Amino acid sequence: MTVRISHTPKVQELFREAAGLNNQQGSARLKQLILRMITDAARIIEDMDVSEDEFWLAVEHLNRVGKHAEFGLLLPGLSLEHFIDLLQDAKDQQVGLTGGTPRTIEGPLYVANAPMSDGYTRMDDGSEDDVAIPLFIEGRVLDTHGQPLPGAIVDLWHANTQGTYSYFDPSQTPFNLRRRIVTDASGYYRARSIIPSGYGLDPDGPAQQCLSAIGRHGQRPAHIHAFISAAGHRHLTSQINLAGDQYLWDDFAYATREGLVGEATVIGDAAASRAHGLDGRRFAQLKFDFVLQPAVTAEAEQRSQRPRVGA
Ligand code: MBD
Ligand code: FE
Repeated sequence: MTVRISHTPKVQELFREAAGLNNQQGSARLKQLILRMITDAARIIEDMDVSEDEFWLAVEHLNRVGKHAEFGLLLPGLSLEHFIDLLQDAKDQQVGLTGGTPRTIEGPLYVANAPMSDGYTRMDDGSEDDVAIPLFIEGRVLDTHGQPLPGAIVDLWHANTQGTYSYFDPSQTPFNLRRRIVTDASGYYRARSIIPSGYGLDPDGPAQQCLSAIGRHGQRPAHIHAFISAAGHRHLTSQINLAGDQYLWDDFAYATREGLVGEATVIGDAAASRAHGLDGRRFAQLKFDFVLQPAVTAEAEQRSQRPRVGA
């Protein structure tokens, strides 16, 4: 039997009091958000007959997610970071802001202020030279008319062959596989790196524990994250997801999108390898251009104010 009381004046007044609406201090916006969260939580509890045991189990689980700092993983896993992209796309559509490389989620593993180079850089520290396939990435930053954008900043970050990211994996050197490259006079950025492996949630962590309880995996395809910025143009947060990965279209974070798939073509030719400064071993090439929309406001040139390590 479902009993509903959250709509009654007595309970509504209780929630308004709990959200701070009966005092003059604090943030009016936060009060509205908290009132809505309390009200919606109460509705879930009564509509779905959430038991006391279920309620406290959820509290215990959320505590574990926080203790392991995994909210930034669980929320994309529950599709909400992608939902924010879908919502922004729909808002853009409504005001005619279309074209360019699609946005996709940042994820929780960025570190600000990576080393910056003009035109070209090597991203990997060489520590996986014996196991990794070297990857030469190149492309241009363009505007929506196809004109190259010199002086754009291409801020790239990706995982190593174990699928882990420097800083969050303290066994890696600082800023390994994290670099900023300023595009040259023709709008080109180039980097030597390594082919990353896909990312998987910690199998023993609370985010994977939740996904397992609903029959889901926590794997992402191999991918390279990018922030692209250029004066007068709209900041772009996106990713190159690598073709051929078994998780390309089965991404636990729903980040792969049409237009964001890149092919790391493996080249076995020894002469070509030596021409790239390698000792004849195979390597891979990835070409990917980023197309930026014009910025309609100064604010549009900036990335979100999301709290980030290293910032
Ligand atoms: C990642 O590497 C990632 O890109 C996202 C979105 C979530 C978790 C790990
Ligand atoms: Fe990632």
